[in-house]
Amino acid sequence: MQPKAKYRKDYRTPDFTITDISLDFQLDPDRTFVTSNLSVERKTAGASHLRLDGHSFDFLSLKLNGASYSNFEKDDESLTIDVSHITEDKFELQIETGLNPAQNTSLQGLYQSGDGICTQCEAEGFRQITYMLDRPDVLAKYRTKITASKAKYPFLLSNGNRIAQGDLEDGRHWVEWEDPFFKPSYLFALVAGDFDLLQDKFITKSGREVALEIYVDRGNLDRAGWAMESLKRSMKWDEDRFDLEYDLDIYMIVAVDFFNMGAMENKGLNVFNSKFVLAKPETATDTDYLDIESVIAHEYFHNWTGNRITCRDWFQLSLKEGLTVFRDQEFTSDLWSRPAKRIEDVRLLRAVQFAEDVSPMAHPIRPEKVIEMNNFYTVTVYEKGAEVIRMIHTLLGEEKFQKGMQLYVAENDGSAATCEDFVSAMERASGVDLTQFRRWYSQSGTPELSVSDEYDEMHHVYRLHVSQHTPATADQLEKVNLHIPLKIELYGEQSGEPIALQFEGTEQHNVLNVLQEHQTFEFHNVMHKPVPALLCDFSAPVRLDYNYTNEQLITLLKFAQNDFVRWDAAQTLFNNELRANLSRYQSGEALAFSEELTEALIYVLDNADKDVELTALMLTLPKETEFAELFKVIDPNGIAIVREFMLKTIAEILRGRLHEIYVRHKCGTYQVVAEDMSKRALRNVCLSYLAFTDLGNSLTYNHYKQADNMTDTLAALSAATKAQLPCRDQLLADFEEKWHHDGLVMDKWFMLQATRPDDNVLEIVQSLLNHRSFNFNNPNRLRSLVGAFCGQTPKAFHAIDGSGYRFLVDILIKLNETNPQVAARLIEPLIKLSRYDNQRQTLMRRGLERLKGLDNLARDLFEKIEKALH
Ligand code: B3K
Ligand code: ZN
Repeated sequence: MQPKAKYRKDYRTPDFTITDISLDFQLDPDRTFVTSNLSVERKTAGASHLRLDGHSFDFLSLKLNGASYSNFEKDDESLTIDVSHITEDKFELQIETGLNPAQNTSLQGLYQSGDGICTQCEAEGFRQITYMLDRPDVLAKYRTKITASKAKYPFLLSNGNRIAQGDLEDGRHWVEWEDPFFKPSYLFALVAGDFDLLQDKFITKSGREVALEIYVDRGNLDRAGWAMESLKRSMKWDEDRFDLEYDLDIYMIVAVDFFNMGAMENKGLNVFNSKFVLAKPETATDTDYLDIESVIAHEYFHNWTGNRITCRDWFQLSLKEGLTVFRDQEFTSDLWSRPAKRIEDVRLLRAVQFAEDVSPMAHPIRPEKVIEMNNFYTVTVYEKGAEVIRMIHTLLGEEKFQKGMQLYVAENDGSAATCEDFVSAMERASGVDLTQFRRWYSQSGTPELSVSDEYDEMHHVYRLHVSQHTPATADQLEKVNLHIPLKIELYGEQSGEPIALQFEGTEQHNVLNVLQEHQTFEFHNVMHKPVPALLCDFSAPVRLDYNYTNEQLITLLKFAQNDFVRWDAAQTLFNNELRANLSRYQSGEALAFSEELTEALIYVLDNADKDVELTALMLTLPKETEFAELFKVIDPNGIAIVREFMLKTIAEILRGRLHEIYVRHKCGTYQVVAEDMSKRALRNVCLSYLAFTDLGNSLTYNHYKQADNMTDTLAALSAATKAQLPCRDQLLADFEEKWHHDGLVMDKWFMLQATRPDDNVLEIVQSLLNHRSFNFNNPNRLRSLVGAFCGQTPKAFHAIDGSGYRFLVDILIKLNETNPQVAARLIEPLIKLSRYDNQRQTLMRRGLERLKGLDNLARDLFEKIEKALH
């Protein structure tokens, strides 16, 4: 039977709801018994059949109002109970199920991770535990009793507060939990295991004490401190900036090694991929530290935007995810560097979200049609969703935005809301008309803004002509005009002086409201021809087309006040350089490096000390996958060759300057502080170039040997691998010997191996599937070896003999059985076939067809393959 799609337009309020649920778990990895007592309430008079979701367990018994009951129908995904004879509006159900967590490789529902047992219920995992109205608009109070072996599982955790516990005579013990807050089933969590526990506390602004607990595998306590500090910073920030306070007396985080994504915001009991908890200087890079802090923050912020106010249906996912990403971005920006955070986010958006918009999976941030919900936890829903919130913030300003937030919370606390509820609150609290803006929620695709300008020297008038156009996407052919906030600045062409924006003598706001297909904006008293800085801070998720000359870009790079604009000018220069050389390469001409880019880079290096962090970012060459997004049809070989040419040329021309900076920016003992992180970033980007010079081998070798932290260790290892230095094999072997017992650290090593520039990289990857640290059932390992090869090594993955595609398809055939959710992530590079030449398309299509022919194709893969082959 073909999986069926669900449509947003078909939403109906449920006929029944569940007000209370009491769960009893008799836990054992091989045989767990769950008894669920549901208090059901009929909401629609006359509703006669209650359909509960559930699959992948043994259904053992059903009782209705205390008596055994058999008037039901059961299929592969549900149980439909005939309640036509019940005249009261309230009744009780008791359901017994049996499951096998140890065999559950899908890592959804109840499963074993290492020696522990845990749950993952979002989006629809609860129904793998027991029958339930498993939809986010059914909010119930939960009581959970867990019984298990005390020796194997000394900690038994669930949501809310611990209300009772006891020991049994047979060596088992039990704990009972009660969550006072109404919640949807996707926020339910249970964890059992033996852990080391880090404890702390937080006093909320109203003076309540909250116990903070972080559970990690035994032996990892020395890696939990950063996560705890991050949690406390998050709690404080949410009080300060959003006036939101934590509501329970306890907040727990458990780190597990087997996890399909980053983390999960279950009420009061977050479950985390250990990658986003564990850090110490020897094992985690600066980037890891920042990532951990932002994921901890993200999950914490969900307590309000997600848990207290949840989603009415899964089409509204961006209501909680877009908003919570926006909040975590703001948190990181407030604590660290706003421009650096913005640059990181924009890079992701351009490289991955823009690519999704031109893929078969294109969808609006509020999708219209879904087969498998897990396929919609996308960069579009998350990151573009956050951009949409950010645009609202730009249009309203901080003060009105916060008023809007307060109204949204006041109106929707304790309920399941929609994106419309949010926008409407923002609109009413601020008085800003968001009628046209709402289209961002329903229109997919990346808008293109074409800008041209004219300068009237005589009257000192400057005009910007702005046109918008959104190309058709796979899911939606017709497009409408959006409300696009376009933030601009003007600079003197010669002096680089900022020019005030005026119209008829009055100052103009620098955020232009682009509403129509064609619009002209006029500025007066512009005494010299200006250079426009367009889309400052990336004020909207659009592609901007303005015909910048390299001179104009260099002016912006040198003088713009907005750091994002300076960085973006450097990016555009790199992009222009790559484009020019790619067409040289494709027509068989010699490659050449432009004087202008050389001049710009010299300027950047000579001014490095003014802003070390921005310098590091400006010097960073876009990745192959970032360059690829400049083209409709991607030439993976050409891009790899030209990019390496650029790397080597920059290294040669600027060798002296790079080396001087490298030597001068050495840090003392490792510390996670902004100043040192910037220095390390700059020094390591210098090293990534210098590796390609005559200094490369000794510099890289010593860098590795002298490193007292993972940031520098990995920078050396990466430089050695990318530049294929003589010291490479020795360093890789040394690292492996030291860390082979530690999967998280080995992920870095697997990723380096998977992205080697060597011609035989696929062979290496294949043999590493048997490496002692590799584990096919661990999503982190799979992502760092298979995911990195397919997604980050385009030249080898798209090898013209089809070997990369065959490799991925073979892996996916296995994963289709064991973990379809991870399979559906890994297939992404294969479904983007329309971006490649005919020969590659044919090969990619063949791979997809092979998968389509599988007997038991999971709906996760089915949905993507169907779209790709369409
Ligand atoms: N809400 C979870 C993601 C769940 C993904 C389910 N496939 C983590 C987060 O966004 O915070
Ligand atoms: Zn989230």
